[in-house]
Formats: sequence, structure tokens, C-alpha cells
Amino acid sequence: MRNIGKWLLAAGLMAGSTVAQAGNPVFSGWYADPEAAIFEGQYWIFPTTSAAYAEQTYFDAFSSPDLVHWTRHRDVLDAKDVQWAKKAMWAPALVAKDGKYYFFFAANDIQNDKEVGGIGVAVADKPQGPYRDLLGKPLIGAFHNGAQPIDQFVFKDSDGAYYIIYGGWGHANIARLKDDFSGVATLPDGSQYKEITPQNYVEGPCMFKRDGKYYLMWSEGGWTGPDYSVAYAIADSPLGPFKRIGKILQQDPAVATGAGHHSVFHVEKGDRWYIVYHRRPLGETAANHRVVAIDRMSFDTQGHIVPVKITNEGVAPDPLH
Ligand code: FUB
Repeated sequence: MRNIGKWLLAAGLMAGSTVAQAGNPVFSGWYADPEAAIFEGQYWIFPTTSAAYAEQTYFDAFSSPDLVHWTRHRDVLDAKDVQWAKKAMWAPALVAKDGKYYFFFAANDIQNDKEVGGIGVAVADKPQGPYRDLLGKPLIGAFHNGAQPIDQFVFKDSDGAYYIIYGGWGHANIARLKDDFSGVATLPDGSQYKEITPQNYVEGPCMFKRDGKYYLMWSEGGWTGPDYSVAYAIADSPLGPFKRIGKILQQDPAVATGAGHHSVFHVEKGDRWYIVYHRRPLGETAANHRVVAIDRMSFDTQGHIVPVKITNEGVAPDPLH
């Protein structure tokens, strides 16, 4: 039955339906760069559609009450609703603010400042959209400090400030967002884009705060190969400096390859942490044949992240209610 369900889902015949599926991958279909969020008492995952390059022009979303039963919401943001986006729509970052949901995305995979594209932001009244372009143009539409404007993550600090951390081509920048997300503000040092690139950084940053410390995580290696992986650093400020501590997620030749570009769920009640990431099934070598998985993440008594064991079993049900 599960195989029939997977096939129907892959074929789009069960769009919007709920499919019970314990284990990794957590839902069927080629998806990557998963963004984890908890909205309205549900777990949400917003991934890149890991179809052929020219077909990466829309995003689906997934919701779950318990990390096991997932509902697919099709086409929550589509290039047809973003006048300047033509291709390569990647790596969602979601924020709930003042009753609205904001969906940060990259589009067009720009190679230089003459091309139109970069990081945009769309807005909706509900987590499942439909999302509409907020600005009518990219929020970050040029290279700064050598960082390709892709792979955004939005972090809300305890003082209410929103920061965007982003960057491909081996450079990570942080910028403070204006309150209405219409652009970036000026940082205390007078700059708008501060480079915080740690050693070995490639792309896919993610930030959270725990016990007063700022954790920056990122992907290393090449995303098309088996060695893609995740490492991290800890700092006293979101602006760094971030010194690499070590790798905490990587392939397991008995389970999957290319494990990387992740985000995290933190269930405050019970203080449970999960890492949500993409990986390539064993035997698959096509670059975009990526699936989304969830495994437990934990910390040692020093606050260091314990290396994650990637599994086929995935996680146990963890109802939010
Ligand atoms: O999914 C497209 C690209 O692949 C992302 O932007 C990178 O982080 C890598 O995962």
C-alpha cells in the first residue's frame, strides 16, 4: 500500500491528501534544501523542487501534526507570480510576522551583476499560501563580498531584529533586514553586508540561538556529489566571528550519500531538536535526485552538536498537541 501511495503522490494524484509515512525519506518526490518551520501548531517543510534545472520554477510545501503524517500543498509559490523570476527557484526561508507569512527564495541563479535575479520575498496570509511577490524586484539582486545571492536563511534574534544570512560560491554574508522586509538596514559597523564566511563554507547557512549562543551551520563539499555535508560554529553574536568546530552531518555508505543543506526543528516543550536535510538515495548519482529526511539532533554538556546518525527509520511521532 505504501508503494502505491508513494507512486500516486509522485504522480501528483494525491495532492493535498495526507499520507502516513514513517521513516526516511519523510515524503516522496525529488525535493532538496528543506526549510523547517513550526506554524499554527503544525510542522512545516518548504523544500526546493529538485526537478530538472529548467523545471525548478515552483515550490510545494508539506505540513504535519507529528513528523510522520505529511500533507502536500502544491505550488504554494510559482514563477508565474514573480515577474522577474524565470528559473532556478531555490532554498525557501520562511518567517511568520504580524499575522503574515514571508517566503524568501532565490531565483535565476545569477552569474554576475548584469543579470536580473537573486533573493526575493513573497507574502501570504496562510503558511500554505498562495504567496505573492512582495517587492516586484529582488531584495538582494547583486553580489556582495563575492557571495552569489542564493541560499538565504532568516534569523530572528531575541531583541526582535531579523537578519538574513545567505550566500553561494563559498561566501556567507549577514545583513539586517528592514522591519518591512523591503531591503537591508545598516549594521553597527556602517556596512550593509558583513562577510562571516567560516572555514570550508560552501553554501546553505542556517542560524539558531541556544543558551545565549549563536550557532551558524552550513554545507560543505559539492552538492552534486556524495561528500556534501554540514558543519557548524558557535559565536557570541549573530555577526560572528564564527570559527568552524566540526562536521555533524555527512553520508553513510549504508544509508544515503550527499547529506546536506539542512535546517532544524526545535520543539520548545521538551527541548527536542531535529535536523531536516536532503540526501541522495544509495545508487542514485543524478544531481537532482535528492530526497528530504529527518533525524534527531542533540547537544553535549558543553553545548556542542553531537554528530548526527543518518537513518532509514527516521524519527518517532512527536505530536505538537
Ligand atoms: O537546490 C539548488 C542548490 O543546490 C542550492 O541552492 C544549493 O544549496 C544546493 O543544495
